[in-house]
Amino acid sequence: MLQDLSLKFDKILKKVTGQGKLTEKNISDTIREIRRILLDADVNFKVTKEFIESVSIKAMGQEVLASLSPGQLLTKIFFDELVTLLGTENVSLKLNATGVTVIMVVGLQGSGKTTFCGKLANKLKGQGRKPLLVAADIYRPAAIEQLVALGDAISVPVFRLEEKDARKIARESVQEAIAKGHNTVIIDTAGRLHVDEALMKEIVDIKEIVQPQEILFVVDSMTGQDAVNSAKAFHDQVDFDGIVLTKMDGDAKGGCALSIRSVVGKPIKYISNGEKVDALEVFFPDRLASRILGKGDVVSLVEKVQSEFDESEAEELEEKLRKNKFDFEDFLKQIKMIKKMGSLSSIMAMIPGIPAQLKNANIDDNALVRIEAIIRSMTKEERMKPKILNGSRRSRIARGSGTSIQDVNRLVKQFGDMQTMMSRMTKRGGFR
Ligand SMILES: Nc1nc2c(ncn2[C@@H]2O[C@H](COP(=O)(O)OP(=O)(O)OP(=O)(O)O)[C@@H](O)[C@H]2O)c(=O)[nH]1
Ligand SMILES: [Mg+2]
Repeated sequence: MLQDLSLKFDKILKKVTGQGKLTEKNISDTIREIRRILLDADVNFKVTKEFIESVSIKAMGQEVLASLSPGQLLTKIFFDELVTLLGTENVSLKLNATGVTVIMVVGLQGSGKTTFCGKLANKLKGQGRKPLLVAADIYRPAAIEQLVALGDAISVPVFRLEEKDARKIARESVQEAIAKGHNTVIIDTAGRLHVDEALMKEIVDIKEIVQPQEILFVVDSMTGQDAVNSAKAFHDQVDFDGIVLTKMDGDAKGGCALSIRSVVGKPIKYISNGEKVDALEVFFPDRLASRILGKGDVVSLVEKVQSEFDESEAEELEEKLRKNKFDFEDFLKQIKMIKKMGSLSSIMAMIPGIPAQLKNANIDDNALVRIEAIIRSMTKEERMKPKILNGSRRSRIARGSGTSIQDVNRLVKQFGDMQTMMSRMTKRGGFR
């Protein structure tokens, strides 16, 4: 899905990753390349311009120039901006809990409307709804048979009439749904080559007649900016509620997917990625953004942090904390765990929900290295019983770790303070 785009993004982000720091120069170079990639992918010119501006402002911002890994940082900024571009969050279908919900499916010829109707019926059926498919495309000779075949395959009935009157078919389908106990009506309408007045009027009339909860505009993601323009034209006339991107399994350049939300102002609700009936996904902006950013995506980094975090070890540590048995040995384990995940600052950058001040604070990874060296210079006994750390032991540790006695004293004191705090919390029942 959008592989070409993904590869290009990956390549330039790798380039920055190899560099030590984010500078105005590498930010502006990267941004220039991103701009070119977006335009090559046929992303709307205005959308590209706004995207680039927004990324620049964030990347050039003061806080951003702190000692974070440039690749990760830019990846994060791109990721956030892509998510914003794609609509921030999922907007689900409005489905009535009681009564009949009518969904109307519209779009250009060959965009994948009929296929989508079948897929949606199948999905909703799987969620326990009772769909009725409606064959309202009376123009293309085989259109009705196509929908009937799809309906048969998923055991969903298809409403059809011999008469070639789409308005009548739509009206009667809702009556049929009420009579037969269907709670979801999915109307497959006729395709049009371009925005055609007579057919557009038919859609508007059907909309008036059936008062749908949802009108979904189906668009072939391979058709780039043409698709975006047609979406706009449709929207001006029928004011649809959501967008379905089809053929995302093909080699779409990404221009349509990335521009449509912003140009039309309506959410993408589903993506279709294959001809099979189950090739339909609910659309989540962050998931598509992760796929586009490929390996470097922030979401997978966050997942990495979570998976490397050893749960049984964490539980054991918590138990020790509760019993106030947490010693330097455990502390060392914690440090190892953190190191496995990368630097402290990069972990902070990855974790969602951490306040911006904290994320951008200049975290001293060297402090961790120093602490580790000090603990490593302790004997096992000293690690487990810090109380025995007298003056001569402390100076030996300082020498061994290449630090000063003050450093050792500070760490031992901080550790002692922490233990006191823990034991107070435990007594108060704070650890539950
Ligand atoms: N690869 C791929 N093919 C798709 C997808 N969705 C639809 N198609 C194919 O695209 C072609 C057109 O799909 P239809 O569902 O008939 O499109 P339509 O909008 O109903 O077409 P008209 O009724 O003629 O306007 C068919 O060959 C489908 O199998 C998809 O997500 N991926
Ligand atoms: Mg069709």
